Formats: sequence, C-alpha cells, structure tokens
Amino acid sequence: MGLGLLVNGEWQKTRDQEDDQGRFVRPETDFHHWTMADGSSPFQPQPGRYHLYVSLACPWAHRTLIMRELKGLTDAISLSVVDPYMGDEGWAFSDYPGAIPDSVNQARYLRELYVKAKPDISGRVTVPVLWDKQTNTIVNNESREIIRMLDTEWNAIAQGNANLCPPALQPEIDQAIDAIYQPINNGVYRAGFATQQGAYDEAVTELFAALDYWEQVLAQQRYMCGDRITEADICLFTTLYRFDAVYYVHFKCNLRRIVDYPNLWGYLRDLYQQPAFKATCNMDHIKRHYYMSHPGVNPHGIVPKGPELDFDAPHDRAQRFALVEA
Ligand SMILES: N[C@@H](CCC(=O)N[C@@H](CS)C(=O)NCC(=O)O)C(=O)O
Repeated sequence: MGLGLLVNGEWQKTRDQEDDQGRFVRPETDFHHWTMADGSSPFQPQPGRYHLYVSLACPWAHRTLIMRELKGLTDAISLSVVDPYMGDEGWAFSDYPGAIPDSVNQARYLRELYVKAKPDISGRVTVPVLWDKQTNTIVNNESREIIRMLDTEWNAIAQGNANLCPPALQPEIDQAIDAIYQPINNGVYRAGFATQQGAYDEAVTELFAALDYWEQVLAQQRYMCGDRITEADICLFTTLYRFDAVYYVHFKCNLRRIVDYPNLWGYLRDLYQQPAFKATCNMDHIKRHYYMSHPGVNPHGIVPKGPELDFDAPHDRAQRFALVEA
C-alpha cells in the first residue's frame, strides 16, 4: 500500500494493514490524555499552551478543526497543517498552499513529534495530534476524544458559546457517533482498502445500509440527534463532504452518491454553509491527498477534475423527503 509506520522509534516505509480475509483493520491510537478544566489532569486548558496538528484532507482531523472554529478557540490553540500528499515518509510539512509549517517543533515530518513524545514508539503516525508545548508531548491523537474535550473542558477560554454535547443528549450523541463509525466513517476506508472481493462487498453493503438508515432519520428531523447540531453531525459531516468527490470513485463506494439522497444532501449543504464548517473545508487538499497518496488504489496518482458539486446551493431546513420504496 505504500504507507509507513514507526517501529521502536525507527521509520519503516511499508506496512500491512489488512487481515487474512483482505479486510482493512484500523489500529487504535496511542495517546489518550485529557485536558481537564478542574485540574484533575496535568493538562489544564490554557490559551497558548497547546498546538493542533492536522491535515485538511483527513476526515478525522477535520472534526477537530470544525470544533476549534465552532468554540472560538482559534486564538487559544495554534495550528499546523501538513502537506496533502502522504508519501513513503508519511505526513510532511511544506509550503504548499493551505499548508502551515510546524512553528512549534520545526519538524519536517509529523513522525518526529511521535518520537519526541515517546522515543521507542511503535505504530502509525496519524493526524490529528494535540500537542502540549509546556511538557513537549502529545496529549491526545484520537479525534473523537479531542472534539469532546474542546467542547466540554475549554468553555472558560472559548470565545464562542457553542455547546455541541448538552449533557441531556450525551448518551444519544455517543450512540450516534458509535453507530456511524464502523459502517460510514471507517466504512469508506474498509471499502477502499479491501484487498479481497468479499471484504469490499461486506464494507460497501454495510456502508450503504447505514447511509439509507440516516437518510430516513433525516426525513423525520434535521440533524442526527434532533433539531440542533451536535458532535455527531460533525463526525458524519466530514465523511459526507468527501464522499462524492473521493469515496465514490477512489474507494469504489458507488452504489449511490450523496447528491442522490435528498435528505442527506440538504443536510450536508446546511452544515457546509455554517461559517465554522465552511472555513475548514479544502477540496484541493482532499482530492490531492487521496488520489495521489494511495498507489495501490490509484497507481498513476491522477487527480480527477470533477465532480462539480454545489455545496452553496440553497437548502430548506424544513423540507423533508420521505423514502420512496424501490
Ligand atoms: N482514530 C483516529 C484516526 C486518525 C487517522 O487514521 N488519520 C489518518 C488520516 S485520514 C492518518 O493520519 N493516517 C496516516 C497513516 O495511516 O499512516 C482518529 O479518529 O483521530
């Protein structure tokens, strides 16, 4: 596949990422510390202390960028953006338009941070990364945890008053995030990186069953957990935004496009048109990353021109489309 990883702190340019049935397996992330407002963790939220490393291409990192915008934490948490192309050296910093070099560690490759945080580390080098400039380590590299902590533990510093996980809704939000993870967020990768027909078939079937399900939910209500945007919507949005331009073609998720689902498509435009979402979207980085970085999937790295997608087209928040049975 051409993707590398760290083994005892040393970079190795190739790795296996499938089981013996050809199924893509996404390993767990390594850093799970929490920033806590009540002082119960050594990582207290403080303006200027933390740095976020992201790729604008990556749907997981994109979640953290949206939350940082929504909460009004752009002044408090500084940012680096890797080059969209991930070659056999892994994520790298560059001056490509939209990329932001590493002003904190002056790293050339993202993996340098992982080795700084844990010199004998073994595993993948992924974005997002929340870095602590005070203790020079990685606080957390799991998107779902990073968005939750920015949402709930940073209110004293946040310049906005958005709350994407009201306590009463938390069980439902967690359930929704769990429900979309394997079939949708990870499902597109399970389809795209499958190396045997059965593994691909399984992933695509589950993916579209889940999209069909949420299409029906959105025929009853505007957002995943009711009438307000929550963390679950952020988690779904970053996959849907990439779907027609990348996953449909590159990962062969081609039973239907998102534009073919009237409720999902209206919902996607609704979210996109929220300023905090739109400000974090970069289709150039997205297409360049996927089409160029997976030689096993797209050997010549040609980036297709289309499709033409009008995310700015008007939508009607009150409009619902009932499911038409085939
Ligand atoms: N579970 C992680 C997944 C992060 C992840 O897999 N990021 C991808 C980019 S889309 C990555 O950095 N991949 C590099 C690699 O696999 O070597 C999260 O949600 O934050």
